[in-house]
Amino acid sequence: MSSNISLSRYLVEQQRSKGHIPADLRLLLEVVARACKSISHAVNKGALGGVLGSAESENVQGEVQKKLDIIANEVLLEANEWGGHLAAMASEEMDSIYLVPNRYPQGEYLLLFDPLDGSSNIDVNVSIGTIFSVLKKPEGNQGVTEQDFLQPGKQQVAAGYCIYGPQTTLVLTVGDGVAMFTLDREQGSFVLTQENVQVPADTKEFAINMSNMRHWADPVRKYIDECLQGKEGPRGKDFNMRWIASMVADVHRILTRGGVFMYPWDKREPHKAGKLRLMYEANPMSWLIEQAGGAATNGHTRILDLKPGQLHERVSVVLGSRNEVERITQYHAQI
Ligand code: AHM
Ligand code: MG
Repeated sequence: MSSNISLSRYLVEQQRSKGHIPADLRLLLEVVARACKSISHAVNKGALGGVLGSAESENVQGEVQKKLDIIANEVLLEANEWGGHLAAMASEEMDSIYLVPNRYPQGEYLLLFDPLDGSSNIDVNVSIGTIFSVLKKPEGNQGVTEQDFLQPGKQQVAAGYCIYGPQTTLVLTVGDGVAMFTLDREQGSFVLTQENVQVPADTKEFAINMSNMRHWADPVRKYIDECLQGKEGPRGKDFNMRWIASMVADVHRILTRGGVFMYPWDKREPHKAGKLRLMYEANPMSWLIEQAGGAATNGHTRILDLKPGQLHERVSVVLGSRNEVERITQYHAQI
């Protein structure tokens, strides 16, 4: 189902008639979308563009960077630094925050991103994506420090992702529900293809990396055990499993047909954090899921209420269909 509503028009309407976003934020989102178009182009070219494979570097978390991780990071920095709407940026791929250079005007927003999520899928032609989150710079501060970024997810003013799959689709919330825009390559613009996205409250589908089962904590084990018992078990229904290993693709499926996604803390980690990053992955995805009627917790607490202690903080993630997330959260309280 296509419409004649472009992303630009949607954003103008959000600004003018709905009053949800100021002009600066509209511009910022336009620029992020433009950067995503350019990343989509590089992803599409793949081997033809010489962009596959690893670079000879590691990121701040000690992960080997792929060439496309670096390209996507640079595209986002370059596109966003000169427009005058941003004060600073932070990326999963950079050690510390990136201040907008002095030669450009300074804006009042902070942009955070995972430039290319699902890195292990880059070279195998499976869906990957860009995840982004926008915060407002705290008022009254001169300059920007890392501290200014450490706001709970509920303070986001915009969040979304762009999935590079069979189609390139930008999924966005500015606090007025979730809208999806498909890239029309002939016109070069994102076109509204779904509005008011809703995640069903119940599901028969879960997503988790089962190879970590032996390391899981008891509440996670109990939940998955019960799902695996199917009709004969306490849940009285058969469950299906999907794991794409790209959070963007797993979340996109959940926004489309429901399901529950888990990347829990496990016993290998002493500090009870999971693999995923709170500020670049969990916060934006949790807000999208909540805006679509779903829920997101770390097993105990609503993710959007967590106050980050540091930029690259990791967190356990349970998100998706509301009734399943509530059940898993209850198991954490009981066991
Ligand atoms: P990345 O940001 O380095 O790509 O890592 C995050 C990704 C998520 O997209 C995905 O849910 C998860 O890592 C998959 O991890 P695993 O390979 O352990 O299943
Ligand atoms: Mg990631």
